[in-house]
Amino acid sequence: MSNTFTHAIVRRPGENFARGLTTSHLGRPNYELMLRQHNAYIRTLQSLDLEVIVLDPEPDFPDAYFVEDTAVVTPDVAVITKPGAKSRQGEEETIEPVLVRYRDTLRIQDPGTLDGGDVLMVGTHFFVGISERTNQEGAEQLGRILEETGNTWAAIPVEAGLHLKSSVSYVGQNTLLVTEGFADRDEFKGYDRIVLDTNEEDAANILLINDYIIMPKGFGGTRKKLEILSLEVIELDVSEARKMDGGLTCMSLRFKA
Ligand code: CIR
Repeated sequence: MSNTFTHAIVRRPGENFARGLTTSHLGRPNYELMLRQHNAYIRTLQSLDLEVIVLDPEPDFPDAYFVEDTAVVTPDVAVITKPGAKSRQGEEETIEPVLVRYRDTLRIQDPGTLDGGDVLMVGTHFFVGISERTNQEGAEQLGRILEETGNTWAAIPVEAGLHLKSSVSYVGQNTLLVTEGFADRDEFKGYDRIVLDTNEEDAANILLINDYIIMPKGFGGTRKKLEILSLEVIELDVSEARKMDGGLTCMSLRFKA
């Protein structure tokens, strides 16, 4: 099953984290609170029996704790990405030495760009968002690797939000949690869809780990909608990451070792 994980890689946010890229208007982020929320995130993953590898902050890369964007880890291979934002290019260099312990690694090459936040794994099928960060060339390079390792994939234009996974999550049981804008996309026709209320679209990015759903705190309507799945739901406060355009999936790379 694609959402059975044993390991996660995370990176602690640095004191410089507020200098990262953001478009949000949720206010000024607080470092102490960010660290507390990040610790709670680590503890939650550990409570689900994941071994969590915690990396140190990267002084030159304020967004580097959003480790998800630096690699796509499938059951067969780890693809080291080429982040689409100039200020983030280079973050991937410190992830590769960690991932080589668990997988053969391949790399997205210039002129391809790809952020892991644009890659949604649903079993052996992958949706790859073409976004401000991921270009067609990057998506096709990843696609070729996925096909060579027995997977299928589809490109999806991301017309709203930073990444594909800012708007779509897989919640198991052949079901996607989607914003209204993505709900009727042809690519998603074969799946049941739980459509977010427009005032709760910030809850689109959730984590499915070993039959638990981890969702952001404060979205009661979405929590109710997810009850249909009869999964344990854990709420985490990620207010500070949200101020930096991040969410739950962004702060870890999850895989089965
Ligand atoms: C960025 O703009 O790149 C970061 N501030 C946020 C990245 C969030 N990552 C993700 O959704 N996978």
